[in-house]
Amino acid sequence: MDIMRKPLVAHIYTADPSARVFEGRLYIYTSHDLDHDNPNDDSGDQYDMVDFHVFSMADMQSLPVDHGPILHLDDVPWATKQMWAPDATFKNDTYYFYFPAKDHEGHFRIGVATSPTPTGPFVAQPSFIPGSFSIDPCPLVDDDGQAYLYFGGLWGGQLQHWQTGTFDPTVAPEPKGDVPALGPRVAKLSADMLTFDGPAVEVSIVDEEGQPLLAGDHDRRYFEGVWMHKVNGVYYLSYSTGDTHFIVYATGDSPTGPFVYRGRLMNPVVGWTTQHSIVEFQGRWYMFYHDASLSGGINNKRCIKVAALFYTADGGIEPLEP
Ligand code: FUB
Repeated sequence: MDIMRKPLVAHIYTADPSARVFEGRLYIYTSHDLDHDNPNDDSGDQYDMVDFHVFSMADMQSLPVDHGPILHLDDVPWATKQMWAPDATFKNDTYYFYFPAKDHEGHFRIGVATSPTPTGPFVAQPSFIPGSFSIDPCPLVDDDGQAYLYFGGLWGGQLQHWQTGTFDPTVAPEPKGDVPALGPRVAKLSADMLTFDGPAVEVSIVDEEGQPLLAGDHDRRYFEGVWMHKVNGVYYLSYSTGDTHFIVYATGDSPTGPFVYRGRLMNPVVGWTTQHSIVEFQGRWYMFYHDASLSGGINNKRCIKVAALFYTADGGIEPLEP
């Protein structure tokens, strides 16, 4: 069966697919869009989600199996609403599931939950990761065993409110014009994967001349949905440009950057948000993403999809049409 570029899940709305391979099987950790009609706003109230699902695939010829909800808002003591884009990784014989949600002060934070199996259920830590903020966590366990967590998203994801180091709601929606754009954040993870080993720092994304991408450069600047993967020693940082709806990528030779902008991976899809993950499975590369085609274009009723991805001889990636 050809599953490329078709809804992979149709019995519920799914979004924000983070695909990982554990012991030869592919797992897709997703957020779960609910069938409600909250109005669209820049706080993201339309993305009013309360649990996460994991799906798995033995190969790329058949649709994923739904393993059901793996973590619910009711089971996370520090969280109150909006369980957004999650991700997972494996270390210390344990599966670690990272997820954002709003805390009791209305600030997005990042939590971690653990399980002995990739399908959970996952048990959340009682508090969010100290020093974490904003949304869209993506862990990387590097070849030397050091783990990192990338995160951050603008507007509803609140990254713009953390420019001074503490949450400041009076800071304007985002920097404008000819000043450096906000970048995602990265923090080293402690050996137990449950806390940051040092402060989160801003990731620098620069152009071919080494100049920071500017805030007014909406076609290329960072917005949300950071993903990190490594190929042949090169670190690939990919992300959504948000209000211009592209998925783009940059490369670097260190996990903390700087990263040089390389190009587009995908043009806009049906729906406002663009999200993705990139994974190698059974000798081929794939990009998982979402759009709103299953609901006829309703922004907060999305479905996950997959497409094959191809690298060029110079380490670039060929762009996809959705
Ligand atoms: O699904 C809720 C939010 O929308 C995610 O956290 C963002 O990346 C965007 O997809």
